[in-house]
Amino acid sequence: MKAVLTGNEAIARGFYEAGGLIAASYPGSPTVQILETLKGYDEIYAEFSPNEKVALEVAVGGSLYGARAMVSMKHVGVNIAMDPLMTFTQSPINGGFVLVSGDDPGMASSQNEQDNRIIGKFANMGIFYPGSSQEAKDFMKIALELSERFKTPMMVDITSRVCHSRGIVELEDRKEVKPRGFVRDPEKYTMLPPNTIKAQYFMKERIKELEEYAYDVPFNVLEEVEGSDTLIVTSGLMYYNLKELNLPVSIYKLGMVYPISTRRMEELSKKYKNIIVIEEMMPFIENELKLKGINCKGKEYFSFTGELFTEDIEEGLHKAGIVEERKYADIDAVDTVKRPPMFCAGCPHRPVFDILKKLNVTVIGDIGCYSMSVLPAWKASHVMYSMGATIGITKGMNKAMRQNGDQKPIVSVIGDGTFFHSGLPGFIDLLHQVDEEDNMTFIILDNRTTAMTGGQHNASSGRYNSNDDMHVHIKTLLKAMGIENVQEVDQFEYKKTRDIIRQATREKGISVIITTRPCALKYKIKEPHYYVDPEVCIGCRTCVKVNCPPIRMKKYEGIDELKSSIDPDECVGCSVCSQVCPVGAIKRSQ
Ligand SMILES: Cc1ncc(C[n+]2csc(CCOP(=O)(O)OP(=O)(O)O)c2C)c(N)n1
Ligand code: SF4
Ligand code: SF4
Ligand code: SF4
Repeated sequence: MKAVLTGNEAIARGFYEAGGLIAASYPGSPTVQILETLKGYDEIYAEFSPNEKVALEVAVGGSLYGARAMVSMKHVGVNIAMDPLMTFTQSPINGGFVLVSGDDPGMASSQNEQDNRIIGKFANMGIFYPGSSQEAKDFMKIALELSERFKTPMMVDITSRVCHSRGIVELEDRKEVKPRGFVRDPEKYTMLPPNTIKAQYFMKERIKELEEYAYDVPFNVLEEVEGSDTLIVTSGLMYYNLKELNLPVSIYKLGMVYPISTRRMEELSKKYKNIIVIEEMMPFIENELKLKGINCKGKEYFSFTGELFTEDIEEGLHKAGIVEERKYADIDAVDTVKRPPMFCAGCPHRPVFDILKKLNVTVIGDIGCYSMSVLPAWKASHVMYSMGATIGITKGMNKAMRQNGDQKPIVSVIGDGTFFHSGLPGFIDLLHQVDEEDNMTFIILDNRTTAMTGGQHNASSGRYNSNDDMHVHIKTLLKAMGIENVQEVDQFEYKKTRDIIRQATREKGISVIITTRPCALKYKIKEPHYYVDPEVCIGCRTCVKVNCPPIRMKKYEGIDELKSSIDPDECVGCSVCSQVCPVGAIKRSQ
């Protein structure tokens, strides 16, 4: 049987067919859909954990017991899971273990562009690199099998375009694999010296064995063209982009990009005059070949950042003298109107940033839908790096300001998902070395979901949605830590919220404000819409500045000046625009 699957769905299917039992993940583009798909298989225990470290540990537990286990996350998520990962990978694997990393060349939805093949090698894992949905499924199954055969953890590193694009996949039945059970063996599973020292040799040995095995395997495909003196070494989607050029060159397509067989590459290097490596992001394969003493070129012709499309490959090969005449040279990107992302109609984050912008305070933001507050037209957050970082950064900047005699307030903004992911330790640190001159305000946007990645649940969801078994009360948690000044406010009460935030920024100390409105999109909230009375409207545009999609200025019949208007179909009736209107021109429809 065949099905059309995205790369993400194919990964999940591969895990299912391979008899996978335990799967965990933390949401993040491009891999969210993997766990969402796995939740649909009754045979598999699948969970979204509070962060990537916990997710990895859940999968580790399953694997230690001998179950086939996987964990998936976006590339930066692996940074969060690094500590257990780097130690766990020293152990011999019991149940097949695969870490799926979703890399994002071009950073369509990420805060950086890190190439996790480097991490895979660093952690002594074998690395598969699929380029299509069929490969995603096949490589997942092979990776689980090799993981058990070579007792090694494996990585399946998949890029965003492969995750999201669809392809035909041949489906097979599930093969049940019964967990072997956990056998107590401290030498293998307790990582302290001298066990760790033995583990170093063990890891090197198993990677060497995997490298020898890689000499002649069906997932590394050699396509030789008679008479070609050029060999292109590539992997993943780059292979398919290259094939569109239909060039008379030989290609060695690596399904497994680490380890690469030295013996095979030495043989090939004797046959070919030019060896060119085509890969996105870092020169990973290129460096691997160079370490093996293979004379090759790569990044001198291809960009070190962003995605590589067929036209980029053609351009690079033209520079390398492989392509004489370019077919794709004149392809220009279609000129589209640029439209920055913005909060949905009725987004609970809107009034908070409208207030902060008007208060003109320094705002240390974080990662979530509220990251959009850094963009025009808001420009209301001034720092944004990584999940949970706002708390420590705010404290550090506050301390530096006080030492410099700078009395200004500083505001930190974090979502509930990010609070539970990695914000908590920052809050624990807040009461350490408090100074009476400190002035920090923390706003926790408790919208009861992890909205930016598609509305997955988090520890706060159950407080709004009774179907969810997670309901941690953030205020109670903070109080238990000893943080006294914690207020909850419904931010759709605009003036009250503004007064609370303003007051918090004006008084010294640590203030926490938790806003309680849930995500409008996730919970499909729709109240009666609002409309503008053009006879009352003075055209001041204050409502337009709340940047809600249904609001625009328009020409009404019989009225000369432009007046505001609201699209009734888009408006979800949050009332924020009506509360900022100075003359009461915006009214509720029922
Ligand atoms: C380490 C890491 N893991 C995952 C992500 C993907 N990601 C982007 S925003 C976000 C969480 C947003 O949830 P929340 O803080 O509740 O804010 P909301 O989007 O609901 O406003 C996640 C998980 C990431 N950027 N970094
Ligand atoms: S998904 Fe929810 S939190 Fe995100 S912008 Fe839309 S309403 Fe706001
Ligand atoms: S009431 Fe105003 S701010 Fe709220 S959704 Fe409607 S148009 Fe947007
Ligand atoms: S804020 Fe009120 S008066 Fe000003 S443009 Fe909007 S509707 Fe008109």
